[in-house]
Amino acid sequence: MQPAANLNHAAVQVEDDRTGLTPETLKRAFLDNLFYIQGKFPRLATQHDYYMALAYTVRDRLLQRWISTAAAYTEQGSRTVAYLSAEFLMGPQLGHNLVNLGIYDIVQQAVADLGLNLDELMEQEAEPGLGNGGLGRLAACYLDSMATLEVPSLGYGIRYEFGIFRQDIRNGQQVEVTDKWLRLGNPWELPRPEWAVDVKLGGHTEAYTDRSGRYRVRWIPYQVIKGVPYDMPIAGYRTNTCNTLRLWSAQAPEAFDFEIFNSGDYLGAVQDKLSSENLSKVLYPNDNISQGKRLRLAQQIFFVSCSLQDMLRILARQGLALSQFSQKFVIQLNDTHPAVTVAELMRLLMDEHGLSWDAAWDITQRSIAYTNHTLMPEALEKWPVDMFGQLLPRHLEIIYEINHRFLEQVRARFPDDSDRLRRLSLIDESGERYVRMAHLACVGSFSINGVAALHTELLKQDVLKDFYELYPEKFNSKTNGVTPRRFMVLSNPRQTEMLNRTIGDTWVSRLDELKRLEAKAEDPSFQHDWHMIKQANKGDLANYMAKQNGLVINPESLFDVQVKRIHEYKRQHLNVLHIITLYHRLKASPNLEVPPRTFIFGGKAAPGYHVAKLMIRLVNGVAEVINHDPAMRDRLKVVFLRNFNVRLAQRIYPAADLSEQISMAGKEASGTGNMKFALNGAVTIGTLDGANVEIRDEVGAENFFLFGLTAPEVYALKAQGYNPWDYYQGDPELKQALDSILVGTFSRGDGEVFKPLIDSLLNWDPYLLLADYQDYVACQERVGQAFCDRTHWTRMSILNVARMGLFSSDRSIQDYCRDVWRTPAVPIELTDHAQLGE
Ligand code: CBF
Repeated sequence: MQPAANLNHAAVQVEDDRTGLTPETLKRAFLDNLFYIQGKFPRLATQHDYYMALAYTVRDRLLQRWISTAAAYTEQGSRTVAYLSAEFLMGPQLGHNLVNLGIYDIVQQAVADLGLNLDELMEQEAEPGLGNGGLGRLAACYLDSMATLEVPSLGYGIRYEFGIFRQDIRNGQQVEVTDKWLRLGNPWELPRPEWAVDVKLGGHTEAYTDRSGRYRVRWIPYQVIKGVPYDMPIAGYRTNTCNTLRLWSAQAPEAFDFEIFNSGDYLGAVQDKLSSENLSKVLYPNDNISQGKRLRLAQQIFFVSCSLQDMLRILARQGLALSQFSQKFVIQLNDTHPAVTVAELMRLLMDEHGLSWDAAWDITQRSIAYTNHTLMPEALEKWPVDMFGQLLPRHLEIIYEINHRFLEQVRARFPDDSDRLRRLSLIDESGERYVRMAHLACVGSFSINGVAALHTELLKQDVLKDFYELYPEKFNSKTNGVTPRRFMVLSNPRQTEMLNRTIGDTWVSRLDELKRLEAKAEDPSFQHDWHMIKQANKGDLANYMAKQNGLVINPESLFDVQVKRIHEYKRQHLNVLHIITLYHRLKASPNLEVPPRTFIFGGKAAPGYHVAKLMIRLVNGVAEVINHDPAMRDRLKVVFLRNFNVRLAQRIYPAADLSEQISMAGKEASGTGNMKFALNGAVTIGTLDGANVEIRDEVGAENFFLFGLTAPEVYALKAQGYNPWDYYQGDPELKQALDSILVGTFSRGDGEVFKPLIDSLLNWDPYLLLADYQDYVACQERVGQAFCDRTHWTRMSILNVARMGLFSSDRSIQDYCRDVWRTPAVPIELTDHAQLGE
């Protein structure tokens, strides 16, 4: 629909209070928002009201960019990346928007003039924790980079009412608390109910013949759910581009079902409404594990269908034909969570828009690209065929047809290879029948990528080997990256200021310019300043730990940090074995020369992952013993920081000396924490896993502490028959560490608590902790020695930062644009509101 003619030419007045950037206008706007939006005057206002007033003030300053961007994309019909992800771990928005708009300092000043403190206001923001870990955070970094690089993009996901749970620690154990992040309102979203769409679930299908005599299928659903979009602005760094993250919220199609209501079943009608809304209620809190729950599949089809219908609406709005879909959109699947896109796009094109199979398949395959993020077998999604068919009967039919045609092609290329057919099939028929989502994604897309060089190699050789043999041209590698805006400019202002002073500030959007720091690595006065910055950051974190954990931490000690999801493959318990060993050594030889160390942990365990929860309990048990031992004062401390999230991460990375990246080789797809630590001047101790390999190549082997078996060695050891018991018997220190856990030293004498954990290590040890233990402990000795030589350590730290250019998410996005998306940049000119209707 075109706007009414009189509106077309109406001049929308842009008031200075909505856009102006002088301290005076900002203050006026702030007070205005406090009054007119929050309905408060200063004496009655809470800190949260002030935060909201400020957030609206900043949002106003985004709106002109946002609207100009939408107008330009609409006018130009720009090719757009649709980034589909079940998770977007955005983190707090206020500070990040201030950085990207380039108004941090001026707003800080305006707020201070009003007698308020910007840091305190930023603390008021509820974090949108709509993700579990690396995968969701990567999606958020990529949105930032796409906007910064002026790449037209739409992020599509779910507006979970409850994000990732808040983690409390009670008696050393994880307790999960609901995350009610929307409780006090979200100033960063605009609901767009006018673009709501319906999503069908359940029911059955019927074949019929249409007027032109063509065989067609109609789906009669059991339930229809309404998806309402909520838009969040994604501002680029110092560009006019402001893209959109569109999150779908589930609602009943009508607030009440009036038929049921009128027949007197009021509660039944309300029940239906509640069950519909359940769909976007909560994020599944599993990282790298798929639980196969029906509601999760319903969430997937819900946001996929909403997003595809939205794309088709945009296509029509821009006057483009269906055949132009793949020119207008490239759909990036962030792992297999949105893989049902393949079947849903086919269904929409054929059943709702009348295209033939061949035409629909051509569009589908040309539009979709798939990123794999994991090598963990338990994370590869597969759905029982029965469950899938009950919820998505039409999709199952389409998947069967895709499979039939696909296997015909395979058969033609590899005659008499029934084993290959069985392995490649979209349906796993080895026992109970399952739909394999990774297979669906591989067949339905034109590009398949891993997220680090080693990961992509392992996909080709192992997890997706048959697909690689079939479609080598589809495979490519895109090493992950992180945004320097959030993970340096916002979170580490001291280092940012020093970098700006030394090499200018263009590195923020061209991270490889950090290379120029190399020239300073030997400069004693530069080293001194660098060291002082790290000390100041460590001082801040020490204060935080004093408040949170009631511990006195020595900021001169080596801050040895492992923060990430808790998972056996990430091996936090290997780190603990080293701590216990060091403890035993110090008890036996009090004069041992080792630098004082503070071991810092943080991370959430999936609520149903018993062993991971035990690992948290073990860290806290060891902390209790060591922190209370007077002989360890000033020598060792162990801290578990509760509720690791984006905000806390921003405090931790700048203060770390040592970054623990110790997963068993061949298990971590990439890692991105490893990049954030190194960018903030921490030196890594790590295995040759994921992106560690590339980080080490970049920073230089001499600036990286390497230990452990390589991926081929892991396979070889397992193939030859690994027996953890041999290592236990053969290494007295390892035996002592494990025995001390078993007898209850770290569980107040209770020998039962950690038994499942130790039994698993001694009898199975799937992640080879015992095999890697000795090398790890030896490597940690080298770390200790290196840290004692401050000049040497500082030099390593500087060189790590200087050589991190490759790991900017800007570089990753440029790679995707060049090799996969083929999306040219669209620079945005700020449109005068008066011209927007024209
Ligand atoms: O690619 C982003 C990240 O994704 C994961 O977190 C995931 O959930 N699959 C991987 O575990 C990380 O290695 C990876 O960096």
